Order: sequence, then C-alpha cells, then structure tokens
Amino acid sequence: MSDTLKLYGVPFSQPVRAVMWLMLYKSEPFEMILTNPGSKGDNGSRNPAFLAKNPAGTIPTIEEANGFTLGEAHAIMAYLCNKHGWEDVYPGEPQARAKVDWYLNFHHRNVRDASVGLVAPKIRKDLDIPQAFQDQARATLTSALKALNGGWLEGNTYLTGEHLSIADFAAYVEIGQLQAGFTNVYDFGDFPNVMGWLETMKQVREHDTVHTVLAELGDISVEAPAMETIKNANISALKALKSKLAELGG
Ligand SMILES: N[C@@H](CCC(=O)N[C@@H](CS)C(=O)NCC(=O)O)C(=O)O
Repeated sequence: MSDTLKLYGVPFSQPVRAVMWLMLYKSEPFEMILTNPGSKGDNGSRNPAFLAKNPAGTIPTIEEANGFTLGEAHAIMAYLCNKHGWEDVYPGEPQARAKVDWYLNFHHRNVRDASVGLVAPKIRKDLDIPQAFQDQARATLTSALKALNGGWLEGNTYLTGEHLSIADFAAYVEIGQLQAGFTNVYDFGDFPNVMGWLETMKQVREHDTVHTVLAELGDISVEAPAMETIKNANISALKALKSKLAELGG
C-alpha cells in the first residue's frame, strides 16, 4: 500500500480546498479520492464504508497508510502542521498558536455557516432554500466581516499578524469564493481591510491551482450555473490538481 496520504473530497468543497491548499503550499504530495458529499453511493460521504472512516459523513477526511483517519478541516490542518513541523503556518509559540485557534473556532458559526448560506441557494435551486435563511446568512457574514475588518485585519497583513497561517486558508476558501472573479455574490466595498487581504491571499502560492473550480464556474450572482458548467469546472479543477500532484510525485 502506498504511504501517500489520502484526501477524501472534491475541489468544490470549501473545507477540502483549505486542506488541499495547505498541502500544495507545503509541496506535500497526496492522493485525492473523489468523494461526493452527502451521497450514499459507492463514492459517497454517507456510504457505510466512508462512515467507518468519519462517522460525521463529511469531507474533507484524511487517511494514512497505517489506517489513521481524521475528519474536520481545521483538525486535519492542525494535525498535518504538528506532524510535519510546519510552524511557519501554525506557530509553536503558545500565544501565537492561540490566536490562530481563536480564528479557527470563530470561523465555524460566523463565517462557514454564513458563506454556505450565500452560495448554496444559487447552485442548488432545487433545494429551494428559504429567503429568510439566506437573509440571516448574509447578516451573519456581514457581522463577521465587520469583526475581521476592524479587528483581525486592522493593521495586519494576515488574520493573525504579519505571517500567513492556516487561519487564512480556512477563512479565504469561504470568504474568497464570494468575491468578483469567482461567484460574485457579495460586495466587499464596506470592508477595505478585507479587500486588501483578499488581494494578498491571491498571491499566496497555489492559490490559482486550488481555485480553478471557482474561476471556471464564474459569476453566479444573476443566474444559477448550468449543470454542464459545474461539470466542466470540476473537470478543469481535477486536471489542474492532477498536473500539480504529478509535479510533486504524488
Ligand atoms: N466542519 C466540517 C464541515 C465539512 C462539510 O460541511 N463538508 C460538506 C461538503 S462542503 C459535506 O461533506 N457535506 C456532506 C454531508 O454533510 O452529508 C469541516 O470543516 O470539515
């Protein structure tokens, strides 16, 4: 059995992109095992075989050759940093680390849940997500962006200071997907510090590889993307990833 780490997921998933980005940023090879979120089919995250690896049935999930499995993007990124000694993006010094953990904990209810609420209704028209839910998501995100703009990013290049960390990867895969150039479903005009940080993050190594799926999907603010567009975005994203992993020997 190969000892390359397996990453279960799809590039369309925000938390999967965070893990992919960390690994590519650190030039760490991995094998992507395509796993359809929510599906009970053979390659689905709700299939019994997958639930044995991650009882929550969510992607990303990783698996090592020795059978160790782990779910939750933030736990996975922290584990990989601990394992490989990547203290540049997850500092060892307790207070610096605590600042990263602070954001990672804040993220779940304030950024993640809200940003999903802005994008999912556009892509999954079939789910008929109630307008009240969408409005609440937008309000929650706006509050979170106020905190980022006036707090974390005030006078800082990255979320926790002058150094890129896994907090930035976690935040950008959610917030960044909303900007013009990608889905274009949120106007960041009121948040100049957030806009500056979005530009900075675009320069981070492997940004484009990880975000191929969104660049291909394009603007969904007016019209939901056709199935064909979604399919082609996935194909392009996997092609970009495959070619990067081939370079890394994964
Ligand atoms: N808190 C989890 C969220 C993971 C998550 O929501 N993944 C979605 C895909 S983006 C999923 O697997 N959904 C399938 C399901 O819940 O059945 C993390 O950060 O890893």
